[in-house]
Amino acid sequence: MDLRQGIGPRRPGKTADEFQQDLLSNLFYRRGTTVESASARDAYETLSLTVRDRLAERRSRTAAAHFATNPRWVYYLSAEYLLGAQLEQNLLYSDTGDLAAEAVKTLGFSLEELEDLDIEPGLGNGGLGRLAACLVDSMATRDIPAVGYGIRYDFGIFHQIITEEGQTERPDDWAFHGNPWEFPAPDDRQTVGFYGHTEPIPGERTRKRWVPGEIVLGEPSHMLVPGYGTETVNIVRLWRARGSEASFDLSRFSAGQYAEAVQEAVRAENISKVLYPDDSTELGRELRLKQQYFLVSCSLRDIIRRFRLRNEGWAEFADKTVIQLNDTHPTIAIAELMRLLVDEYEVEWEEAWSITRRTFAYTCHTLLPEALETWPVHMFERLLPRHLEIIYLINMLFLREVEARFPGDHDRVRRMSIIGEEPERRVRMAHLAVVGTEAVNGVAELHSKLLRETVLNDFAELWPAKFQNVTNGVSPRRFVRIANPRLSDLITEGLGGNDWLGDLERLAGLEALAGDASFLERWRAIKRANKVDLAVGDPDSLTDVMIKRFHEYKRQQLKLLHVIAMYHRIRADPGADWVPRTVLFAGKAAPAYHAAKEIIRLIATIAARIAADPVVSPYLKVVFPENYNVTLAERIIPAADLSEQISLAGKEASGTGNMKLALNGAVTIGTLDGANIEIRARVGAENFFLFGMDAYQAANAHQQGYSPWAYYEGDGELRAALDTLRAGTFGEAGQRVAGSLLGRDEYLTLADFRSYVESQDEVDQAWRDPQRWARMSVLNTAHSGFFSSDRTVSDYAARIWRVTPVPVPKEG
Ligand code: T68
Repeated sequence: MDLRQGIGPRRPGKTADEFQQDLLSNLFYRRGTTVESASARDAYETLSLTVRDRLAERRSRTAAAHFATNPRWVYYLSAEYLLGAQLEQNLLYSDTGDLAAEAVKTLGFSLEELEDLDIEPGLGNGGLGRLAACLVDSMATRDIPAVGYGIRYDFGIFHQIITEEGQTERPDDWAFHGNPWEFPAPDDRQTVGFYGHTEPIPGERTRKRWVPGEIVLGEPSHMLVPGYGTETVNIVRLWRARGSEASFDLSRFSAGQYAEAVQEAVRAENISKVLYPDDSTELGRELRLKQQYFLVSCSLRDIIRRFRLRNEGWAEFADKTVIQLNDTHPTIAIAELMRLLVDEYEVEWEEAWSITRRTFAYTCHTLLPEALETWPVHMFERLLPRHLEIIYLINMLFLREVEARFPGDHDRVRRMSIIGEEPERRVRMAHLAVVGTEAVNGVAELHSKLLRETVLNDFAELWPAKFQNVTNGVSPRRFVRIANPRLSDLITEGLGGNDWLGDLERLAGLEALAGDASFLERWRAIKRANKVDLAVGDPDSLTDVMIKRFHEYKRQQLKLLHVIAMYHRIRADPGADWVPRTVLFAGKAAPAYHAAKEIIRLIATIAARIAADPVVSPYLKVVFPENYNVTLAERIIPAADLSEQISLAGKEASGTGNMKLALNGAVTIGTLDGANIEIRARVGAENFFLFGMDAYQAANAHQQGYSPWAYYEGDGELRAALDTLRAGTFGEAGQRVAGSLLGRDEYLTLADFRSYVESQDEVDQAWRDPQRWARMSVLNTAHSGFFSSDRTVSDYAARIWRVTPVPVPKEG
């Protein structure tokens, strides 16, 4: 009998008194200060610990339930997590908001001022990183035993500053004051090798010995991920790179060579120093590959360690383990698991390959060919020599299979190879990801279809059953309840309870209220109050928002052409009855993505020009709140009337901002792209402003001799907008943007302009009838229940992971 069984710490209490007591104990004994001298930050840290303790208690019960069940575990591997601020969410998920609000008063602070001090770990770029955060939330909510693995970057996504010159970047030292939500776990540290060479092992066919040339330590810490309305608390485990003890050179330090003394340690620590603001910079690409392998190597060893705590041998590994690859960034895991099994654990190649393929699944998040990761073979060979050998062997066996299925089709073999030959030899990570996994999914219906028909077509022909769709979703807790408390309360009242937060399809019940004038009136009043809070423009104006990363395919430039057209119209007829609009842009551009930064600069110029124009400014205002992040999104989304989802069809894999906005009652103007199609199908064509060509028309346009000049010539309003830009009225940035649009116009902005403007005119028409608009808004919310990440996770669980929930028993 295990003598430790049933032994546990004193449980945190549930009453206001107990909460208060715990808060004070934490202030004295963990923070080491007193009520009299406590600063706001002392109070914030102490409150966070007090809330964290409540989750930690649930965590211990979760771990016990999981280990007792020995289920199939989901391991989510992602280079990015955009978790958002932690305090408010953890108060909600531990149901301690009211206790906390009371208790902190005794320290002399309000809950709101402490929430303002909360950290936001910005460990991601955009949609992909935020999706990872929504999925871990929903895995816990759906009681799925899971661990999210990632990198604990010292510096997250850069802090953006907007001036009239456009975007500048400042480092984001997100944990500068410490991170009260984090548990270090130094005992679970791992050792990771890089570089070096491989050696044959006498008498062995496939096994090799890898002798790395550099060793780095990976030190984990974890943050708690509670489920909503359930007992489960999962974790996200983040790895931070460190030099080994030997990496500090004492003799050099003693000789006064301070920089040299720490250079090895600095080199090691650089691996987790900074999040890549996407991979458009050539600089430091090797460091990025190093990050990927670092994440993978630490995580796989941790996964194996956990497996071996409960199981013997390897026969059951794939039955107990599923590893979801969030895009190709962690795909080297396929070669690493093969290496660990074959070289270190002496499993036969065939068995190891069967285990590996049954363990992994791959989610693709793009269709842009330039976003499909490849690595130069020479870089791989230097950094990960053994992995390259393994990839060659995987490729050889795979291409044999292709040849057997399609005899003589050499072109197909060349296209499908994991190694591309032209213009230089490169490892194609997406091909490795498809070959080494059991399931491949896209993130919206159209995206999954286009993957099968275009970029991964050869693979879909070889293995049709492998390809699936799992449409993205978002957390209704964070993006409705926390972001929009007023609307949440009204929904709860309208539906007669708050069950919708855990079962979002219940929002459909709001349809019955969409004809109720007093309900619509309250709905409108809430939108208005949210606009007052956001405080960027007249709350009675139509708040038209485009919030997302800056990328030419997303077409912020199309929105700008519309703004310029409105500007011209108003100037031409200032006395007309214009619908006042506040056009809000927010988002970051990769620091090295010059064309995207020009668009930001142009927005800043136009915003200033319009603000200074007494004729136009009563009707049109352009704003650009800086440093878009999860916290800012939570403020903007509840205030939005119109959601701009205007990417060129076939380019946006899914979008998730589109879902958040629809859920908060913004009406979408959008193309037939990504999840817009599914949103429109659900909310109804009459509650969605559609424009533009479809993905098939868009795909053929350039081939069919697309000429932006033809659109310029044929559309007076478009011509006037472009001429204004070309004339330099809005500065050099405007001239450059116009030059790009009239040069190649890669993303067919001009072709969609007329249809977009007509659709915007319909938006104005609809807005003029407040009842009609409010009804559209309610129906958007009512029919967006499908877009909960809880549903997304259930789809993964049923069709890809084949896991069942493991409920965690309640206390005592
Ligand atoms: C996004 N991708 C898709 N990538 O663009 C979006 N890329 O349509 C989709 O909704 C979302 O993923 C979730 O599926 C990204 O956000 C990146 O951030 C990224 C980061 C590094 C390298 C490449």
